[in-house]
Amino acid sequence: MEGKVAERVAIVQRVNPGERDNLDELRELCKTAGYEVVYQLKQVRHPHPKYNIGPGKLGELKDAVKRLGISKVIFENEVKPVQEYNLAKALKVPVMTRTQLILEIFSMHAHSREAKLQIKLAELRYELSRAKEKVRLAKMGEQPGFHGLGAYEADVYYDEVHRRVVSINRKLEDIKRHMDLVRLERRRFGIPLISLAGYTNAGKSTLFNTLTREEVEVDDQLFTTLTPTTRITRFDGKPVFLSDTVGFIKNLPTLLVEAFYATLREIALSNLILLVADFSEPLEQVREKIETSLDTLSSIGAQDVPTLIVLNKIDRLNGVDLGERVSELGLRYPYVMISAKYGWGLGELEVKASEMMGGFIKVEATLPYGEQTLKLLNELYGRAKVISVRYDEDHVRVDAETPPHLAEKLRRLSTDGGFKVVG
Ligand SMILES: Nc1nc2c(ncn2[C@@H]2O[C@H](COP(=O)(O)OP(=O)(O)OP(=O)(O)O)[C@@H](O)[C@H]2O)c(=O)[nH]1
Ligand SMILES: [Mg+2]
Repeated sequence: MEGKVAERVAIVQRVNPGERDNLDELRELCKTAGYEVVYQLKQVRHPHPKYNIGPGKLGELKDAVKRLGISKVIFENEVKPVQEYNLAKALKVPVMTRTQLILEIFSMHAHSREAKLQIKLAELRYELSRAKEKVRLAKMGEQPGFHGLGAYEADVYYDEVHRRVVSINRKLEDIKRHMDLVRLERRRFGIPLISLAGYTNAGKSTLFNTLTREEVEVDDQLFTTLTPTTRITRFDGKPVFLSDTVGFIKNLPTLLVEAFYATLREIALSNLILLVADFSEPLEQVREKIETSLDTLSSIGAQDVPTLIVLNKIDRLNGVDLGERVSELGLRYPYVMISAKYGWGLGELEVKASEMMGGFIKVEATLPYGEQTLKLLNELYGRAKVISVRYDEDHVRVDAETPPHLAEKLRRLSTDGGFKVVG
């Protein structure tokens, strides 16, 4: 964003007594969206009906807006439309919620048609959820010209938003059907699917690139990846499909989870999930982000998929006793510790992952020489882990770990008594 002066914003959160604030993350989100945070305000109180924050704090905020040349105020809280209206009127600058901020970032990062539609859908749904109240306000005449709406226009507006939601849903259905086909096609290969999941910025794309030698975009920003990418690679010699996808965040707006359901659904259908976490952050944060990720996985129906926790960025933990740190974390899942950036610990990651993903059978087969054997060997090299091939005088001896359908082909082609399942 060269030459562009960042818009100056204030961030605000009202927390109930005893509740922790989330302003650090909100600040990161602002940075990702290209805003400069010049003022922050936190208030502990129950919501005020008119402004969400109290009138006293509103006064302070108003002063800051004037004094610091702030052009937008961003709330961590989900302020109601009427509160948004009252706040904007008092502050004389627009007010935005965390949900809208996340939607803005998603929309900046959406490159594929699918991601664009998904975000549009989430935006419209958000609009729709608030439209009812806006329409109500407009009809009551309580706020003439609220968002430029009279009572008649309000109805038209509501119908229009609704109509667009229906139309986008239809387009997304088409994409979903297409993805189902792709998935079926993939399943025909009999190769397991491994999905990378985890909090945004944990290093999923970096790990994906290291494991596949790809060049998916990596950035120290939130929500860099929105469209899933799948590549075939090998784990401990066994071919797998590896998939990189959108990251999670605390209070990921439900509408985004819904809009991205087709994308996230892939994770639930995989044979193994690698749940990536930034282990270099303070432990409490690591724990919270893993919990959030596990909750999100449950909400998309992936709670029963085997999950390996990948504690990433250990290169930043120079001189730290990793064993001690990990026991302090107290994980209830299998884990590995790695640095995706420097490629540390990937051997162990591959071995553990390949144990957990299942789907391969270890066999020994003795095959006759001939065209069919050559064809099958070719297939094995592509879709199985070939441990050894020995060319004897009369036969070919193969040791391999293979998907079941290839094991079956081996069994059929083997000489009498020349086939054995070893593990
Ligand atoms: N030091 C260190 N930095 C890392 C490591 N892995 C990733 N990073 C950095 O962490 C940041 C985020 O990495 P990404 O791979 O984009 O993270 P992501 O999980 O794909 O993030 P989103 O797509 O935004 O959800 C980048 O600045 C990476 O360079 C690591 O092992 N060590
Ligand atoms: Mg990414």
